[in-house]
Amino acid sequence: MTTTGTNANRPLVTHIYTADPSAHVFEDKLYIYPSHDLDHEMTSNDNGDQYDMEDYHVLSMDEELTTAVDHGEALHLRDIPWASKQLWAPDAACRDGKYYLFFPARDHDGIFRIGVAVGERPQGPFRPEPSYIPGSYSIDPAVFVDDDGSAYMYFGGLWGGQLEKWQSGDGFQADAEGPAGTEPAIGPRVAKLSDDMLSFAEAPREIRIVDEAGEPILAGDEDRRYFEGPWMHKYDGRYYLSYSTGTTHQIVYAVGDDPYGPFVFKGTILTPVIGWTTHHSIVQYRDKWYLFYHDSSLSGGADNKRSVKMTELRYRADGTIETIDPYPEQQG
Ligand code: FUB
Repeated sequence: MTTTGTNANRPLVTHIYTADPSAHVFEDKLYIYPSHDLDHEMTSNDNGDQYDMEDYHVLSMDEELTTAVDHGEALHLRDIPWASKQLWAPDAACRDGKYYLFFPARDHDGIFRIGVAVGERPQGPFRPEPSYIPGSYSIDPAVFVDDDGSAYMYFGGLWGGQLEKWQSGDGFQADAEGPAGTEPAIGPRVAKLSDDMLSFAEAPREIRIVDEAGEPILAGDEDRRYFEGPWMHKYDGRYYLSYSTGTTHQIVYAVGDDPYGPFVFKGTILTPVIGWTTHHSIVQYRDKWYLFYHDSSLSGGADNKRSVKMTELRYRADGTIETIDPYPEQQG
């Protein structure tokens, strides 16, 4: 399926709903790994039951970035032995000519884990490993390959994503809640991947996000604290961690000098979109940088029927990012 007329701030495809876009350049082509929102009605709650996805489709774009192609089903829930439901935001990476699709799903105990599936081509199909990545938990994997070839997975999401349940360091605690508003916010996790990309090479670490004075961002600071959807990219030798603030619906970023952080909060990349969730990725294609994101405009605002969009992202001379308004045409 091909959809033409892809301009900034328009859905890249309209024949299916897509969300949570992770964009990468593989073999000089821009590929997008989104969630595939289903066109059905589900109970909507803070647990995320409305996000009841069952498969993944991979999109790619032409050289001018005007046309998106849907390569069809690349992986289905029925083929993943350890997963029971909810194929949420995926990401992909390439090593030694093989392609790896990383994805979260609930296991058969209802606990979110992160799995990996392997393919020979960027668009799949992908063969899932029989079990999830040992030691993985929560949602929203984002895999960053550094200049030295080291691959890191950033992950974690609050509420439906269950990150609060892993705070004690003593396994999944079903009744655990997040910290008080005056305490440091929960940070995303990072772990280096093994050389074969199929497991963690180390125990996941919690990332610290701090303000300009070096003080931790607090859990009650909902304009700045981490919620879900991490993304890592490198610009001018520095590491940019960007993420969704969830309840305040911003895509924000923090910058550091090491892939493990700490990261100093800098500001907003994308102001709120139509729909509750906001989720993004940032990629360089040729000489420009792009933001991929989603909103619920095509479905008339249904939170669980989202569409992937893109727009150019610009840096200022000091390395900060210009804030993007997803609806510039509505400004007077
Ligand atoms: O698509 C399901 C969930 O919604 C994702 O995992 C979150 O990042 C949010 O976009």
